[in-house]
Amino acid sequence: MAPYTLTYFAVKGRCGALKMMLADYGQQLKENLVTFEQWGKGDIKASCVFGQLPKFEDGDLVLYQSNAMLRHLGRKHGAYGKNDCEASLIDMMNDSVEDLRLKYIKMIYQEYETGKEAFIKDLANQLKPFETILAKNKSGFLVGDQISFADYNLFDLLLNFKVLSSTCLDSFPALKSFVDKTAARPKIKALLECDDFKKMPINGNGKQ
Ligand code: 6SG
Repeated sequence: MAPYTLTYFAVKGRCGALKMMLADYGQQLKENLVTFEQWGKGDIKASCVFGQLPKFEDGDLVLYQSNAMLRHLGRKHGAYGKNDCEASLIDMMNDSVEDLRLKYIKMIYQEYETGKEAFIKDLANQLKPFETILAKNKSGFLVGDQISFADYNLFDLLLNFKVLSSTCLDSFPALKSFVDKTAARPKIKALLECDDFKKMPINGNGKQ
């Protein structure tokens, strides 16, 4: 039996990083896909603590909030730094990835037609800090010398950005190398090449 269960819409959305993390750790994931029609009826929403998906179950533990899920898996599978200071730095990195993801989601869902070009234009400014951090840290990870949940989260978001603008990493060698190296991790590579994963749209409104 898969130890982990994810209930979510049939999109990569907020769960791409979680799936990559579990794949990389060789963990099974049972997926309960919720259609927008089922969601629209309201009873699933009413059952969710904050009225939203994703929902993640690890045995009796039920979690909402995608970043809490990443942290939980980070703690369990050794992707949350080697000590408290590294853990705090990883939190800081992940919060910045979340800030950028929220800007992306706002553009996708609220202003795709009017805001896409401006978003792409400003993307270099948004990516620069991550480039600087990765260029400084010779390990190739955001913090310390081992992969953390924040790395998976950044990687997932950068894949979305490459779909949005195929050239967006061209002037960022450290980010480009980070993406290439993460994508080449054997189990991540297998997930990225898996049909079920590939055919899932990135976002719920079909924009990307
Ligand atoms: C949306 O926002 O797919 N959850 C979403 N939407 C449904 O009624 N902070 C937490 C976290 O990190 C954010 C959760 C997130 O976990 S995910 C949710 O539950 C709601 O609020 C992105 C996604 N959106 C597509 C979607 C499906 C149903 C409502 C939104 C399709 C698009 C609009 C209507 C149908 Fe739609």
